[in-house]
Parts: sequence; C-alpha cells; structure tokens
Amino acid sequence: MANEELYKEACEAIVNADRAAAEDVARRALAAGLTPGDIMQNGFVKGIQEVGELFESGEMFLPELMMAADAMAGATEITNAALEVGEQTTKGSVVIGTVQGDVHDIGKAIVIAYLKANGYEVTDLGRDVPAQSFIDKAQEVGAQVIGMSALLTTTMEEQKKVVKMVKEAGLPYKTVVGGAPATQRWADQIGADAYAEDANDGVKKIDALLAK
Ligand code: B1M
Repeated sequence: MANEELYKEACEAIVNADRAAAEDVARRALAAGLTPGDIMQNGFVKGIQEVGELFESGEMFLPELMMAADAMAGATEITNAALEVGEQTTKGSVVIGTVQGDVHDIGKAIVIAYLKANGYEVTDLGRDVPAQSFIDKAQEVGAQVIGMSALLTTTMEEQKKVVKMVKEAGLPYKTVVGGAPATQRWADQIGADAYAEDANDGVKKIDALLAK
C-alpha cells in the first residue's frame, strides 16, 4: 500500500475516533517500513489537528473529542514502542510534565519517547503538574533540563511561572517550552531557554542547549 494511503487511513482513524482502526494502521505502517515519526506526523497528527478544528467550529463535541484522543493514545503507544532504544550512555537528564490546569499529554508522550530514543534519561511528572513540582523533581534527580508542555492559552502562563521560579532562585536548569500555543516569541518573552515545535525539534534544542 502506498504511503499516502496509510497516512490518509491514519488521519481518518483519528477523525472517526476509532481506536482499533488507529492501532491497526499504526501496525501496518510500521510493518510496511514507515518510521514511527513518518506515520505519526503525516497521518495521526494531521487527524488530531483536524479533530481540533472540528471541535473549535462546533462540528464535534467533547465526548467525540475524548474518543479521538483515546484513538490517538492507542496509535501513540504503538509508534512510541517502535522507536529504537537510545544510546547506552546518557546524554543528560530531563524532567518533563504538562503544566498545572492542563491534562493534554499526547504530545508530551511523543516527546518523551523521542528523548529516550535519543539517549536522554527522562522523568515524567505526568499532567496537571504544579510549578513547584518541576523544580523539586529537577533538584531530586539532578536534571539539566525542565520541559513544560501546555496546550491551553490559559495554562501557558504556568510555563512563565516555572521559568521565573528557576531564574529568581538562580537554579541551573535549562527550560524548554512546547505545546500548541507556545511559540519562539513566547519563549523569548518569558525568558525560557528554548521553544520546541515538535518532538524532533525538542531533541535538537536540548542537544544544542547541553552542548553549550
Ligand atoms: Co483539548 N483543546 N481541551 N482536549 N484538545 C485543544 C488544545 C484546543 C486547541 C481545541 C480547539 O478548540 N481547537 C482547545 C484549546 C483552546 C485554547 O486554549 N486556545 C482545547 C480545549 C478548549 C479543551 C477543553 C477546555 C475542552 C472542554 O472541556 N470544553 C479541555 C481542557 C482540559 C484541560 O486540560 N484542563 C480539553 C480536553 C481535551 C481532551 C481531554 C478531550 C483531549 C486531551 C487528551 C490527552 O491529551 N490525554 C483534548 C485534545 C485531544 C485536544 C486537541 C484536539 C489535540 C491535542 C493533541 O494531542 N495534539 C487540541 C487541538 C490542537 O492541538 N490542534 C485541543 C497532538 C499532539 C501530538 O500535539 O500536543 O501540540 P501537541 O504536541 C507536540 C508539540 O506541541 C510539541 O511536541 C509534540 C509532539 O510533536 N510539544 C513539546 C508539546 N509539548 C512539548 C514539550 C516539550 C517539547 C515539545 O518540552 C521539552
């Protein structure tokens, strides 16, 4: 089957909120030789973006949005598991979470899988994480980087809070922000060390920060 057809099927499985179909196409895409990143970015992510647009325009409601998210979670589990295991030596330690008030964690799960596959030790704080917990955990595990995911315009303020706490206390952690409403401009505005557009970019930005 052509790649384009698999991408289309993956996108449709999410829009149709069909977890079994999403898992099935994820497995078939990997078996056909597509990389986890290919099928995720060109298929599943396109689908969940379309779902977001349908929800925003009032053509889809919360229960369907939740089912589409569940289908996305099923696909993500399969593609993340297929990422190659990272280098044996640890490149660094990253503490990551979705900020307080926010439960969106699909993107964060992808970022974690990419970081691990690229040789990072990752501590996942989960979602709805209070600002202080990022700092406490980074101190506990001796992390170099704090990664914060926020998907809501209201919760992105929490990223600002964490960055401010790190700076005011003179702590050594590099801060990285991501999530749909975050931008490079936002990162500059709040004084974060980097903005990551997607999982791949997250790895690149953290590599660059730690190389400095
Ligand atoms: Co919600 N939601 N949602 N939602 N949801 C959005 C974000 C929204 C844009 C939809 C819309 O209206 N178009 C909108 C926000 C509007 C705004 O703030 N301006 C919205 C809303 C309004 C809500 C609720 C308020 C709805 C309600 O209850 N009425 C509610 C809020 C709940 C809360 O958090 N308190 C809500 C709930 C939910 C579900 C629970 C149903 C579900 C989430 C399930 C889950 O995550 N477990 C959900 C979903 C699925 C979405 C959309 C459709 C998809 C999000 C997603 O998974 N994207 C979303 C629409 C959209 O984003 N276009 C939407 C795919 C994912 C791969 O991308 O998360 O961006 P993303 O992650 C990327 C990059 O951003 C980057 O890398 C990732 C991988 O490439 N990245 C990082 C992310 N974090 C990073 C951290 C890093 C580095 C890179 O650190 C190093």
